[in-house]
Amino acid sequence: MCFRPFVDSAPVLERPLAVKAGLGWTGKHSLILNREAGSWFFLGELLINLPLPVDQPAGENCGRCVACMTICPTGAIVEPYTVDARRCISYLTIELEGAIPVELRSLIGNRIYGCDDCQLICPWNRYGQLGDETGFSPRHKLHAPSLTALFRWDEATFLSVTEGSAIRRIGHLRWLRNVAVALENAPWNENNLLVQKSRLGENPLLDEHILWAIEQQITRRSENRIDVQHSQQQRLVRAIEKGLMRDV
Ligand code: B12
Ligand code: SF4
Ligand code: SF4
Repeated sequence: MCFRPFVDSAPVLERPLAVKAGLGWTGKHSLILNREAGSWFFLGELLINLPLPVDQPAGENCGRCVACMTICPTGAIVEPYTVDARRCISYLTIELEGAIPVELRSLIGNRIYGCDDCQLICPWNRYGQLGDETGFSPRHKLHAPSLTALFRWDEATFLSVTEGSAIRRIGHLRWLRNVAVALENAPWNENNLLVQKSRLGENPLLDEHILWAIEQQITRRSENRIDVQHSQQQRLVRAIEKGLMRDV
């Protein structure tokens, strides 16, 4: 028998395969949902050369719900089942190599690596259970750290803390770029400004984000600006408190 395993590691259309295999249905956020597990799982495949019986696809269970579409901070779910990756925070913070488009920066909030809002709000995720795979457990140094502490990390610290984690893949520069955007969106704080200025001159891409962030911070201080995402965030927090596992 020949076989080859994949988990997000090759150009395989994993979601349509999962639907055909009866693992779940495609949610309006475009991820695969299962009645018991919600969408909190990765997809993996084993390609083999054995003829196997074909499974029955699972039925669609989103109904009239559109919670994932309305909670998305950047409006990336442009229509049911369609994500405009160019607007998705997951793409912007993980895959995009260059500058984050200015018009999307304030919408990113304090998300520095990926985003799960469309999954957090999904009612089906109330039923998901925590797995026992230790690789998915929160890491001490990455669990609720301050943004200023993260921004101070040198490359060696970044590489050692993220060893064995998918976060390592984005590299130190993109990491700092993302944290700079999150600092831009933080409430006004003199210390934020000093920490950001301390990294000026290291890299032109980073400089552009830092200078933008400083400008935004100063405007925020002078205008005493209210966070436009406030009510949306509160809605998400309420939804999480209502039913999801504490660790999520
Ligand atoms: C590119 C990609 C992204 C992009 C684009 C995502 C998107 N929704 O388009 C970005 C970087 C934004 C992204 C983000 C995320 N991703 Co991603 N991503 C992928 C990846 C590598 C490829 C998907 C892809 O574009 N394939 C190519 C296109 C052509 O395929 P497709 O979109 O599935 O479309 C086909 C069919 O679905 C069908 N189709 C599509 N639309 C429609 C509509 C109708 C009506 C019909 C009939 C058919 C149909 O036709 C298409 C062509 O055959 C997959 C892994 C993989 N190899 O599949 C993971 C994958 C989809 N991602 C995953 C995850 C976990 C995420 C994030 C949650 C990560 C995070 N926390 O930040 C976010 C969620 C964002 C979201 N709401 O989708 C998981 C999803 C697990 C699950 N339970 O479904 C996957 C499967 C990886 C894995 N192995 O676990 N991702
Ligand atoms: S991962 Fe975040 S930005 Fe991307 S579609 Fe979901 S809610 Fe929107
Ligand atoms: S939030 Fe609602 S529409 Fe979106 S995937 Fe979940 S059930 Fe479907």
